[in-house]
Amino acid sequence: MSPDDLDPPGFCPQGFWLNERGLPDMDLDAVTKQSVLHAKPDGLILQYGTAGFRTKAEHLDHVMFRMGLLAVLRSKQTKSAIGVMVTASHNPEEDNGVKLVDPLGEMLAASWEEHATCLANAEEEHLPRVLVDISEKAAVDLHQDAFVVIGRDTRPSSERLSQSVIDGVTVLGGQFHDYGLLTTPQLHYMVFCRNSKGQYGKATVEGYYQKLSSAFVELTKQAFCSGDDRRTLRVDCANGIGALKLAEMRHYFSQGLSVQLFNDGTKGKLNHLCGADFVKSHQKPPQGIEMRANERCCSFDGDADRIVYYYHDADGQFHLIDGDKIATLISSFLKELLLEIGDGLSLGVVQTAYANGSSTRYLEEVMKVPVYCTKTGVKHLHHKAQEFDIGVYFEANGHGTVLFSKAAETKIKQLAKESEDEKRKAAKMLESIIDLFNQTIGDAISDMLVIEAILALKGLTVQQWDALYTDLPNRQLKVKVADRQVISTTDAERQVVKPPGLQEAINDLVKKYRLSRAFVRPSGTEDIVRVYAEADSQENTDSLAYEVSLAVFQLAGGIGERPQRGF
Ligand code: NG1
Ligand code: ZN
Repeated sequence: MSPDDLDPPGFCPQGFWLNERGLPDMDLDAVTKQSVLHAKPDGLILQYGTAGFRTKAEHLDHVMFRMGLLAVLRSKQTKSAIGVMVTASHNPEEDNGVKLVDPLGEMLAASWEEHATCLANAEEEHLPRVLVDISEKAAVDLHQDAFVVIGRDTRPSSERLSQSVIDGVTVLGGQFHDYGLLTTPQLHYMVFCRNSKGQYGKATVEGYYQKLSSAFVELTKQAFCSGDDRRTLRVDCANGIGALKLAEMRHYFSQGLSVQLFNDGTKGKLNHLCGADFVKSHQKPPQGIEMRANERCCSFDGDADRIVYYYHDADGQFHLIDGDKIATLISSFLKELLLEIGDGLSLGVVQTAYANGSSTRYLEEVMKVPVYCTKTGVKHLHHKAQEFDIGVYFEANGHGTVLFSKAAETKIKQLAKESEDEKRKAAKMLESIIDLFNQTIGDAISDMLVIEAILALKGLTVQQWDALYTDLPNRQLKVKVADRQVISTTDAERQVVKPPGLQEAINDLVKKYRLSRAFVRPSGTEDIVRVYAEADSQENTDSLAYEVSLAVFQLAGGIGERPQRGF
């Protein structure tokens, strides 16, 4: 068919979408044919949630194919490389998921989350129409080339599912680079590297290792020349991708830090009785790690974007150091350096409602740092953190990073060159820290290196770090309900708006305890409602959490077994 034979822009009988030159841009016939091979199960409705789509892997083939299609459109619209990550993070091994990564390595824009949901749920026969609708609504320039970068975690289903993403990309004529196995933050890094034309770093795994390791080595130069003996760290890798990547990377920074890997995937199941989510939610050590008294350990989650630390004291008591305490350590170090350079750069900390009340109090009252609370999900924290010269954000579960504004980076670089002695030293440290933090998303490997550097430089033991403040006892529970969307919230998810009566019930329960707080919200990654409670003792916290769970069960359509007392 020559261009002369083609109709004006619009659908042509062959099913092509024609541009104004009469050339086909989206071969909708081919899409329809391919889509049959990635058929949507009848009646399945999925939502692009806190971190993309997540459910049992066997239900995701069509979603993967369609996210390949969507990534092409997003790439054309933004004239940039777009990322697709196949992972379900801390969820069980049988689950999987997919999320798109925007040009600067950040989470997909909210308006495109809606397009993603529409596309994923479209019935087979409506798929071409929905693609055209999205292209029109988002003013996608279909003449543009598209480039998609793809990564996946170690789940058995991930390889096949990422092939379905590739099928989606290629059927719409997109180019792609399949990185294969990557941690989620590595994929975010690759996207930003490509779109910054290499300014952020080299878009290879090697480039990532080199960038982070040289920043770590530079930052810790002074600490390690004095023969420090606390430079061994035990890492629980959740039987996930973190193990592979850390094993590849560790020789790059081995002079400064020796990491011992546990739950490296050679035996155990992904995230099963191990990993950051298990440790944080059960408040106990993972299986499969050998702990020695007062030696610090950390856990990654299944895709290595979260990290929590912990240790056993001499009495065998377990101490968890979660995202809140990580944020506190990092902010106090940054604040000291900012005082040294004395340049009036603003520092802010962003948390969610899950942050322990003690951490918020410590940051505001002792450290005098402004603290903000956003809705759960890194995209909310990330956006808020961008409002500061230096924005520290962490979820209590250990997902977080630090963002430096362009202006702050320029200022720091200038001071590192021009100023004198102490000021220059502080500026140089900040310069290395900018490189060491993943500026796109929370990154367990990068955070681990930052923490290890700070502990070494400050000569802090894990106990001293832990002693910054004492966590209020807290408890998280899950309640099964028929439809979790019956719950809607406001005030950064701290107050329930619907169903009626639930917030009043929570208020009455909270009043019964001292130093208490509780809230509920529908999970964006699991089909459950999450309950959070905090109070003056673990016993009271557990009672409060149980009572609130019961209120949710009764007022929000609980299904299955009623919540039980005792954990
Ligand atoms: P949901 O399932 O929406 O609570 C969980 C975490 C989030 C975030 C996402 C993405 C908690 C309470 N929630 O979201 O913070 O990390 O997973 O992985 O930890
Ligand atoms: Zn994760």
